[in-house]
Amino acid sequence: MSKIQWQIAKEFEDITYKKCNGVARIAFNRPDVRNAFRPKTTAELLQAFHDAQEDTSIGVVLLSAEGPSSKDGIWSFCSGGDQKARGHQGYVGDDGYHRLNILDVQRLIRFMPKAVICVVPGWAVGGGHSLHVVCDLTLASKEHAIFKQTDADVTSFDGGYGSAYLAKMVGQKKAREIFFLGRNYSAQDAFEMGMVNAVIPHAELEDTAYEWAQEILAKSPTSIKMLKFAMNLTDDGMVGQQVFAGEATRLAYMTDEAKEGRDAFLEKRKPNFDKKWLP
Ligand code: S0N
Repeated sequence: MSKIQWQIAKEFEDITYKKCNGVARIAFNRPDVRNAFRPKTTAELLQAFHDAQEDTSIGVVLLSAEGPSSKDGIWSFCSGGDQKARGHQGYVGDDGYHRLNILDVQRLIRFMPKAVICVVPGWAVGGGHSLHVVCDLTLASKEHAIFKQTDADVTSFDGGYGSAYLAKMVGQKKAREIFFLGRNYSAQDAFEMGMVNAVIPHAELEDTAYEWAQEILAKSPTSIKMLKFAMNLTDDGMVGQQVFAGEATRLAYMTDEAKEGRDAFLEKRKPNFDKKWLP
């Protein structure tokens, strides 16, 4: 029995959203369709991730899933885009418009200044696999996690982080095997490939993720944020530079120099930077 006292942060239909002691937990809640995401799901994920990003009491986000399925007891993390919500031009929302916005969710995870841990209790497939790739860390259920890429079966493929960043993680040959053959890989296989941080007995998965989050929370928030952005930078090109540089500017704002620059402008005088060209 877990000792974590999760508090509901907001009620949603397709996901659950809870918080406890600096940790936010966002979880898919469509276990009967292996936690496939439809436009409503991605809209809710965007709201929850945005809230977690803005909440200064939250330092780590767990992305997980409710389960198992009420139909057959099988666990899943996420099976990607909901194939029943797919029209001829893509994924159709309740409003009739074609959108899915899962890439917006990926970018929020990638660029949020907080660690995101993917907690995989079962199937991680298609776009669900790509979500685990984009998270900072992945913990997987020893007994139930299965990693699989079906994008090439259904012509709904992730040519961004889900494939290209995966190749940086596991190597080009292995990434091509994962996508071209679409085989099943166990948590242990995924660990050996370097795309999973730890294989955890299923009953201990959530508590372990929470403990990892608490370890991160004990660190310096600025260091975690800058390290995440530094590690992202080389793969994110000019956007990676923009994100990293934005944080450098934020730190510069806190200096006496920055205060003098602002005050001089407001007081209509030349700034006196008391120049010290530090080594
Ligand atoms: C997950 C799999 C392997 C599980 O197999 P298993 O255990 O045999 O279960 P099933 O009997 O197949 O499934 C149980 C019930 O769940 C439904 N279901 C499962 N997955 C989905 C799904 N993705 N969509 C809708 N329903 C799903 C089954 O239909 C079944 O229901 P019932 O009981 O009513 O029959 C296996 O289920 C599987 O292979 N699932 C499909 C995985 C898949 O192909 N996903 C899509 C892959 N592509 C993406 O995710 C693209 C993501 C994306 O959106 C994107 C990415 C990059 C750039 C842009 C986009 C974009 O489009 O925006």
